[in-house]
Amino acid sequence: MASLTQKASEVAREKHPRKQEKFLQYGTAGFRTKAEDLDHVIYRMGLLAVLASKARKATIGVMITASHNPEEDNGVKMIDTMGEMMPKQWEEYSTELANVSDEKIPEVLEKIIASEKIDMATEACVSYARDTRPSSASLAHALMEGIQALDGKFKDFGLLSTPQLHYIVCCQNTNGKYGAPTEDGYYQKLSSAFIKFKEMGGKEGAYQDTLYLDAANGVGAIKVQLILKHLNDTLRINLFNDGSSGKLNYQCGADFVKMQQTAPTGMTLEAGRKCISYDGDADRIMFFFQDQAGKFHMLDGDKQAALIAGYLQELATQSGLSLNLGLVQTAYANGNSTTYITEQMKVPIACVPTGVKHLHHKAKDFDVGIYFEANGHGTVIFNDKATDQILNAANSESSAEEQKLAAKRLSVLMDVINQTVGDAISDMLVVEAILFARGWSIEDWDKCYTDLPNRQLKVKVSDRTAITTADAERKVVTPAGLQGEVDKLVAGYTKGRSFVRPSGTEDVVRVYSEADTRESADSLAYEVGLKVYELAVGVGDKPVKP
Ligand code: NG1
Ligand code: ZN
Repeated sequence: MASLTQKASEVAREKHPRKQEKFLQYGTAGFRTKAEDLDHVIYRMGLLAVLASKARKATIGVMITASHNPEEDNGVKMIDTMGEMMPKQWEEYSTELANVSDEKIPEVLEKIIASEKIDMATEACVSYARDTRPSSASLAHALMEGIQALDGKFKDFGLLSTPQLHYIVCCQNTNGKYGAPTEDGYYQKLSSAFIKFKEMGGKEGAYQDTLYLDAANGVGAIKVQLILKHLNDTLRINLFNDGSSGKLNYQCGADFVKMQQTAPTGMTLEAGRKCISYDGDADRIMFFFQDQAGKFHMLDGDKQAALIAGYLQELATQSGLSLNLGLVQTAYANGNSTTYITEQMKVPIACVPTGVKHLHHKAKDFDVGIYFEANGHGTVIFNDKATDQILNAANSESSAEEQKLAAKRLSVLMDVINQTVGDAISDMLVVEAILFARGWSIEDWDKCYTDLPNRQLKVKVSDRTAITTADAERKVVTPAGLQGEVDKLVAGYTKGRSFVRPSGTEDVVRVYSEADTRESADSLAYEVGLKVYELAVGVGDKPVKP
């Protein structure tokens, strides 16, 4: 064993040396920084993935992407055996391993081997993939060399969307029960379920099967064209920002649309056109359209959650099943979505800190757990009880026709959903399926509630870890006095709400605000941002008055 970990250190020194001392943290989405700083980190993640695979006696996934961040950035995250995020202790191992000198690698590896009681004779297998960033291919090579240094086996899936790799890892570790563990298996599963769902018929209405897609010049552009081949014209897509000329995520993509609350460049809006944006690794999706008066409307993760939860709840009731269905949001959820979903739809809501792993974990408290971040990342998970009940009801001879049809719809929709993680392609199909079933246009869907005007700001401070929060990030604990100031400012606005938290993926503090008017939301964000700057040692430019 010592010779193997020693070999890992030698390969590191020869081929993937740690060139600078910059501290890197495994955050909510793994490591994310400038691509040029990542070679040694990704090599080491190859080493760690081998240990994780041995510890789990199963396949571990590693995705190379920086999602919606600029093209120059890159990142890496590990995927656990069921397609979920890794637990905290593995994030801590990642951070420790990434930040030691090349010479100290054996020491850290051996410590992990001991704490996790890893039998090094166990075979290891790592499945990995990457996004379309120029730096991703060479980083994938560094990962492979890390895996090989510890004698692990690997499967290189080349270019994939992040959720496709999550799906494949889950399939690999469930002996195909969740689907075939290949990219093609993914297309087959989702597309055949979508077609089946449409064959069951929908209400007459204003539904249209045409979408205008901004693919953020990312991997989604390639993958959506592949799934379209399986969809047999049940959906039409006009593709924009397909990567043939524009830059990844630059003035386009789901994050741009959400943050700027405007259409992406490279796409012309026309009244009533149903438009969507993916992010760079196709795990987020935003819907939007322009109305007859030329006004821009955005249907974000909250509105997708409302649509999906409302429909699933209706099917569950119609099929006579007693399932405990709930929705998980974060503090970023629009206040009007929370009110609508709890008061009108009567679906219970839980609020958790930002980060997919928190949402996914909480969603497991429900039989049918829907979770969405406002930024368009979300999915639905069904526990074993729900899955069994739905499948039994769909196949039962005794139940009434209407009940059985509702259960059938649920069972088919379950296969359109990528339950392992939020997935732009899958969510697109789920939303389309529901709009089709309801006979709704995008305007019909948009009418369920109107978003409260809101604003997000970033403030640079000397040390963002000095900001700590509680109550699912809705309250600041330190620096002392900041929460009191936020409360005072919020009190001055009708329907005002604001919170402050350190980002897990960027070196900034994020400020969120909402209020009854656009001007008030902007002004509240500015005032809170200024307080953060004053009380948390801001650096560089102060927030600018709107
Ligand atoms: P941070 O940088 O911690 O705010 C962002 C998103 C998260 C999540 C992660 C991972 C917002 C406000 N934050 O996290 O929701 O998606 O990136 O990509 O959208
Ligand atoms: Zn993403």
